[in-house]
Amino acid sequence: MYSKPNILLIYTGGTIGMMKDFETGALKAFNFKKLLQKIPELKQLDCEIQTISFEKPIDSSNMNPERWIQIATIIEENYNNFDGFVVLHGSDTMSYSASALSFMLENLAKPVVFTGSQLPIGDLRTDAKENLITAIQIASLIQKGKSVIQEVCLYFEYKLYRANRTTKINAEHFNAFTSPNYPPLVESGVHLNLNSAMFLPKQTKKFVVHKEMDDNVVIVKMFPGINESVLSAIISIANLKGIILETYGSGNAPTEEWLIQTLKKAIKNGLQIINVTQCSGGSVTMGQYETSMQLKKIGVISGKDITTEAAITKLMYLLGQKVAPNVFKTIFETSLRGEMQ
Ligand code: ASN
Repeated sequence: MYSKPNILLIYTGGTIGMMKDFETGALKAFNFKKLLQKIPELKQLDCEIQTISFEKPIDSSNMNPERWIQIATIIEENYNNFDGFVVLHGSDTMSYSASALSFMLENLAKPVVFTGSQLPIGDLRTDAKENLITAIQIASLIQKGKSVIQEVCLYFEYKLYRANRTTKINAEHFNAFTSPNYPPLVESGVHLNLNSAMFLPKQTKKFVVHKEMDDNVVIVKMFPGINESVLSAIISIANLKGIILETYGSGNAPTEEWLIQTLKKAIKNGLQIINVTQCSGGSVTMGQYETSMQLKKIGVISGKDITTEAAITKLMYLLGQKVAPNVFKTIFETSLRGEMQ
């Protein structure tokens, strides 16, 4: 007998559910019930939808690891009762949260689709309805009793991406996200076109939720003029355990002695340093140029083609897992959830 897929809609906040504050004119989050009243179309979908909301919905600029754990716990507690999960989230930090969740949810065999919008759902020209409705439809896809998509994704403006490959690129366009190093998993046109060859393989192992994220980390972006006292001060931060170093091009940095010595000292003191490119597409290949040779020699970890969002959350996750220093580099350089080549 056919039974409709069960979808859990998790509302964390974001523009999708915002309204103008009468006094200040600024957009702020409002109650979930009111949001649902704005989309009567949800009743027409061929699935059962249940909802759960953050007690106080937030602008995603206020997102943090504690709240990621909250989302992970909601999914864990409801995992067996639902076929798919849709997380409504502000677009500003959506790629960070969705990347974090991709690491926290191991052996995921059901879809977790993050979505949101650029305009509130009550706005006449809103992009929220299409994003939400299609995200729910995608999360409901089932074949032979199994979820078609078994990973954390992000749906925005007609495209479903692997979440940990995405980055927000535009604060104005409805097309706010891109996935520079990995093709979309689904494109929504007249039909839903599934790019199944790019999905993560079907999961057979037991679902595990990891709730330890270590936030003793920092992102350092290289720029011409970065100096020794600035970098030395950063590596001396108390309890700092890891640095995402955003370098130039394919992983290049100045060859100046002070820079190499400072990074070398940091690595010797136990810091994990990951080289990611500040270009929006492409990969780090240390050793391709003289300007990355030394980084490779001193033991800097290659982030390959990972996004900064996935790199920082993977770092928090692996540090939270207390991965032993002698295998940290190998594990970081291994793709855990399809986040790197
Ligand atoms: N500031 C909003 C947020 O991230 C932006 C959005 O959702 N479009 O919550």
